[in-house]
Amino acid sequence: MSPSGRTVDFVVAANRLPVDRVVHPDGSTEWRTSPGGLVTAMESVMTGRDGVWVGWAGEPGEAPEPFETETGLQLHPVPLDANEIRDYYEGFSNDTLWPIYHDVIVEPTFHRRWWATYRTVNERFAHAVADVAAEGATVWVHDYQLQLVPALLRDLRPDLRIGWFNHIPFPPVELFAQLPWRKHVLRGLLGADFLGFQRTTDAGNFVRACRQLLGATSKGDVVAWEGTDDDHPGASPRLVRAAAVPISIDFAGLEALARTPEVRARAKEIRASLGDPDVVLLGVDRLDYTKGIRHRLRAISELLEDGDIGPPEATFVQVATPSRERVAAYRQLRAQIEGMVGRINGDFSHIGDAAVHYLHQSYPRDEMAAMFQAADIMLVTPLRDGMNLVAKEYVTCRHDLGGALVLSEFTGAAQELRQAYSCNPHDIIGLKQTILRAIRDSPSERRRRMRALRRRVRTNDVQTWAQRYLRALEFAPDKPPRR
Ligand code: GDG
Repeated sequence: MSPSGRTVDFVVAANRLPVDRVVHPDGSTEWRTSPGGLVTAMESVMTGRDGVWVGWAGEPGEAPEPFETETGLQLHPVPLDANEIRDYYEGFSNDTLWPIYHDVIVEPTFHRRWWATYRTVNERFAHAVADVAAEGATVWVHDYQLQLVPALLRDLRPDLRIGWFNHIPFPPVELFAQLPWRKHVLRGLLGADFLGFQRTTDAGNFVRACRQLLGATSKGDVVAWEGTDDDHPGASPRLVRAAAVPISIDFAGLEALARTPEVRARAKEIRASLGDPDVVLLGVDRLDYTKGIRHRLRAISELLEDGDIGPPEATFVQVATPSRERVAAYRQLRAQIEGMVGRINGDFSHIGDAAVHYLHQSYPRDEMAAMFQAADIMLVTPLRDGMNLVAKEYVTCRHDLGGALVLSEFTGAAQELRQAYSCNPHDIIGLKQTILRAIRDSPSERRRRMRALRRRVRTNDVQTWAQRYLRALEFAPDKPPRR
C-alpha cells in the first residue's frame, strides 16, 4: 500500500530509496531527500501521477512505515537485515555482478549463499511492488541489484507493464557466461516488457546472451523467447525489446546552481587556495576500480617526471568519494591510490605547492559545482563506465565556455560527448598526449568544443531521458499501448 493506503498507477523500484536518516543533536531523527539525478528524473515523471518509490532506506533491520518526503515523493521502504546487506548488496551485487559487468577489471567472487540471498531479496522487492501497484500499473525497475524482479513480478501480477533500466554496462556474452546463475538472470530480465541500457552495445550484448545461453531468437532489438528451456519448463512465451536510452542529468537545475554568485565566488576562492596556478586539473569519482584513477595518477606522475607539468604552475586535485569500504577490492584500491599519491607528492611537491591534492571525502553539490568551475582540465578516465554523469555535470557547470573535458572512450558518455578530448586510459603515452593537447589547445578551440558539449547535454537532459524511457515502455512489443 502507498502511504495513503491506496494502490498506485506508477511504481519505481530501486535498491536505495532517495533518502537518508538525519539524527539531530537532541536525538530526534528525520528523513532527508538525497539529491541526485535519479530523484530529479523520477520527480519529473511522478509529478501529476499517483506514484510510489519502493526501495531500501539504507539502514539494517526493520523498515520504517511508508512515508512521504517534503517534496511529495511517496516512499515504500523494503527491509534488509545485516546479513542480507552483506550477501545481497556488498556480496552478490558489488563483488559478483559489478566486476563481471565491468570487464572483469578485478576478479569476481562467486558464493552460492550470496546468490540465494540475492534471490530472496529480489522476491521481497517483487512482493512489495505487487502490493502497491494498481491494476495495469506501470513499474520501472532500476539496475543490476534487481535483475530477477521483472519475472518474479510478472508471475505475481501479469497485468503490470514492467520496465527495467541498467545503469551500468551489460557485458559481452564471453564475460557474462562466467556467471554460474547466468540463465536465471536472463530469465529474470525477460519478465520485463522493455529493457533500457546506456549504449546500443549493452543492449546488443544482452540480446546475444539470450540467443547463445537461452536459445532465444531475435529480430532487430526484440528478443523472442519461448519461455521454456531445458531447466525451466512452463513459462509463457515473451517478446521483449532491449534498446539504448542513455541517462543524463538535470541540466537546468545544475546550471542555475553553477551561475549563482556564491558558487562563482567559491570557484575563484578554490583557485586562490591552490595558489592561483595556470592549470588546475581535476578528477571526481567514487573510489572505484572502474574509474581508472590509478591510470590517471600514472599519467600525471609521468607528466611531472617529464617536466611537462608541475607545481606551482599546475596542480592536480583528485576527489575520491568513499565507496563500498567493506568490500576487499575497494580497500586494496584505496591503499594503492594513497600509496601512489604519497609517492608523487614526495617526489614532486614543494612546501606550499602540492603536485596532487587528494581528498577522500564527499562534498555538497554547490561545492562540487564550484570545483568544476575552478578546473581547467577535467579528467574522466574510467576503464569502463555505464555512462559517467561527472562528465556531463562538468560541461553543465561551464557556462563560461571555459575548461576542457578529457574523456575515456570506455564510458557511455563518450558515445554522446563526441567533442571531448577522447582518450584510451590504458595507453599512458596517449593519455599524456591528450592531456597536454587539452592544456595547450587554443582558447577558441576549447570554447568550440565546450559549446558543442553543452548543447548536447542541454537537449538530452534527465527529464528527456525519463520521458523517452517511459514512451519506449508504453510502446513495448508484447503489450498494446493503453491509449
Ligand atoms: C552509476 C554508473 C552511471 C560524486 N562524489 C560526490 C558527488 N558525486 C556524484 C557525482 C555524480 C555521481 O555522484 C556519480 O555518478 P557517475 O555516473 O559518475 O558514477 P556511478 O556512481 O558509478 O553511477 C554510471 C550512473 O550510475 C547513472 O546511471 O552514469 O556509469 O556506474 O552525480 O557528481 N556528489 C556530491 N558530493 C560528492 O562528493 N554532492
